[in-house]
Amino acid sequence: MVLNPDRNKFLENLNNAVDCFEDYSQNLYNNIIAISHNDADGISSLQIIQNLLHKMVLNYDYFIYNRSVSWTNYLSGILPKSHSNKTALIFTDIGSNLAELIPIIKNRQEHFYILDHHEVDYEVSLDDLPENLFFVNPTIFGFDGLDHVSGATLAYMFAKKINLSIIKQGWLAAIGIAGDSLKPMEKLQSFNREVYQEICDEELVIDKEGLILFGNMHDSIKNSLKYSILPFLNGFGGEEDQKIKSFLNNIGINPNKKLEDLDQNEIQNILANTKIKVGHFAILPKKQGLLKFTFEHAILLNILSFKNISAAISIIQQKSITRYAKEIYYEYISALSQNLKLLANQLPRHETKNTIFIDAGSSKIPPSNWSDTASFTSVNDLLIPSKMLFFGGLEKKTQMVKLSIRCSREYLKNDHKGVNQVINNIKQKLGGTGGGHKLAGGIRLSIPSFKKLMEKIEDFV
Ligand SMILES: [Mn+2]
Repeated sequence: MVLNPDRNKFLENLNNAVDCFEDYSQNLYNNIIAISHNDADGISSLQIIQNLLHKMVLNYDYFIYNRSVSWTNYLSGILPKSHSNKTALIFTDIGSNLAELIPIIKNRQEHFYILDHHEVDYEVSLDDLPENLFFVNPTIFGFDGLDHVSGATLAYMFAKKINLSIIKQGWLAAIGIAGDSLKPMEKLQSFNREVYQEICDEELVIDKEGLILFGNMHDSIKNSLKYSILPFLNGFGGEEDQKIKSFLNNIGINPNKKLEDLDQNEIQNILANTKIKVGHFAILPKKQGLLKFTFEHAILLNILSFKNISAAISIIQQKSITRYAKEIYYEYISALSQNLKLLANQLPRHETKNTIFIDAGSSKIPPSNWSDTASFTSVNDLLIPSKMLFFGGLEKKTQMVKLSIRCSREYLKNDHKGVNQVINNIKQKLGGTGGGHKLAGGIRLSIPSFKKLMEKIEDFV
């Protein structure tokens, strides 16, 4: 179903939440609890809200939710024993699991503000929501939660309506956009585009044009070819230094020259000899090194969110990267480029009309990397976009089969079921645990269930 975005209705919905929050925070609330998602977009959103609450001189606590437990369990550890409408909760980049949340919210007196851009798992009628819930989600008005509006874009729009000086924090929105959209900046649409334009005009972010080698924009051209994860360059990605150096030397380019220092001739030369494209990327002028580049900054936050959440929250406020974070970053992108190289060239696969299964179970790729490898395979179009990808295999530790499932937007256009529907289908017929949204998700299955799935996989998609 493709809806035409209804901008006015959405803005009316946003303004209503803004007005209520402004009024109540002056004469009712004495404490705010902010809850956000554990990724770059979530952490950027949280920073924006924290800045707003600080400016409003409101007391607040914050929490990061990684979805490893149910909302019921998670919130029971956060919500005070005694109910009070003097406390308000703000959820950013998370909280659209309304089927689970509404029963909890109904039984509480606190006010809940949910500012999210993930798709809702529930038929929402805004008029039937509990009175203490202010639900702002542009996807229910037909906006696309990835291309049109990130979580941080939405948090920025909300906060700026309350306090105009939040504009100065707009660079945070650029990190959220980069982390969620995984696209060069000229591809941004709708609110993402408008907010990006505004923060560029304010010179909080500088828009530049150049070779797009996301994952390694801050480094030498040699390393950029080797570690670029968007695009992943088959033939350079994860290859030996010597191979890349001799390619660059042959076309008259110093392999150690910084990507950002290449001149027009050198850029033309690379364009003529590779499939690399030119595009727009965003620079944070107040930051240094890797952190100056929004895409790399966002990837770093995504990695740290899993490994060490307090390091993620601290680094977004820093000007330059710590040695610890830099090491983790390189470990991550070198493993990812190796994994993409393996996947593109070597792993066993099984194709049907609409699906492709790639077996990672007996490969060198550890199960903890399967999900990211599948995501970057899919965004890089490394596989046929007209098929749904099932990537994974036997996880030795649990003796369960773990699958990361991905599909492209093009795949969905042909009236195919989305990933979340396929997962629900599998769960109903074969059991297992998991979930996701229309383009990405994952499931864990027993070995016999997995065998049944493989026999009749076309029936499930
Ligand atoms: Mn997000």
